[in-house]
Amino acid sequence: MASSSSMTALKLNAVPISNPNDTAKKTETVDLGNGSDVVFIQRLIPSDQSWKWFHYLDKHIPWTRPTIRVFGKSFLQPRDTCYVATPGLTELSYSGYQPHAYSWDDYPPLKDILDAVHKALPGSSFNSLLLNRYKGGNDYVGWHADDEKLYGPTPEIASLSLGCDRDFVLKKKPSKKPRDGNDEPASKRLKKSSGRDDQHTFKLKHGSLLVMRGYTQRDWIHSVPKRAKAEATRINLTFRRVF
Ligand SMILES: O=C(O)CCC(=O)C(=O)O
Ligand SMILES: [Mn+2]
Repeated sequence: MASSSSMTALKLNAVPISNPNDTAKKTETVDLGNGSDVVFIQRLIPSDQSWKWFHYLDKHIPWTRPTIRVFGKSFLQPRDTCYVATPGLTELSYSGYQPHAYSWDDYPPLKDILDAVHKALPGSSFNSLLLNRYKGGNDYVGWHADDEKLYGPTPEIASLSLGCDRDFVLKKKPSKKPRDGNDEPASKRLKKSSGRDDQHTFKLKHGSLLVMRGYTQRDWIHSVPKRAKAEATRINLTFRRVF
């Protein structure tokens, strides 16, 4: 039989070595209904590491502000962007713009960031990344869904935020007009679908990770609205899997 001292050692070894705060990373899951959900980890990356990545990306990423087409009109995209993807994937194209795909090897810290995101989301496997840089509260992303075909019917999109806090708003798409001759005006249908459960706002802080899953891109739209008080720069990385 084991001596009491080795029993003690056994017991000590059985205690998990990980910091208990690691498991208390304040993960919130919001069930949006009908197979859509959002997972929000408020403090995934510690602040000092997040600032290191922020400064590296701010300085080294070849940011561009492309001209895009929305509803037949040309606009300067209201934020800087850059695209990174594993070679050989279907090319991304949105709003009449096809970004050049840089490689993960071009900016090695991106691989460390990808590892940290994969570690937080076991079973996920992202192979592309769209980066955004908001240079102040006038920069924004308008209402949209990331429903491009290359992401498949139920894309998982993991969004890491660095720098200035910004609001991220999710809003349910208005339900389609029924085909059974019900000709209720669209304004009425919109009003009906603007209840409390049809809109959610998340404060995306430095080092936070927000993940959209299931049918979120089919049934919901999202935006990062202009915010007069958000004066500082924010960098956002959205990881996606191209099929
Ligand atoms: O900046 C964000 O948090 C969201 C960006 C976004 O929705 C996108 O790039 O598709
Ligand atoms: Mn998006």
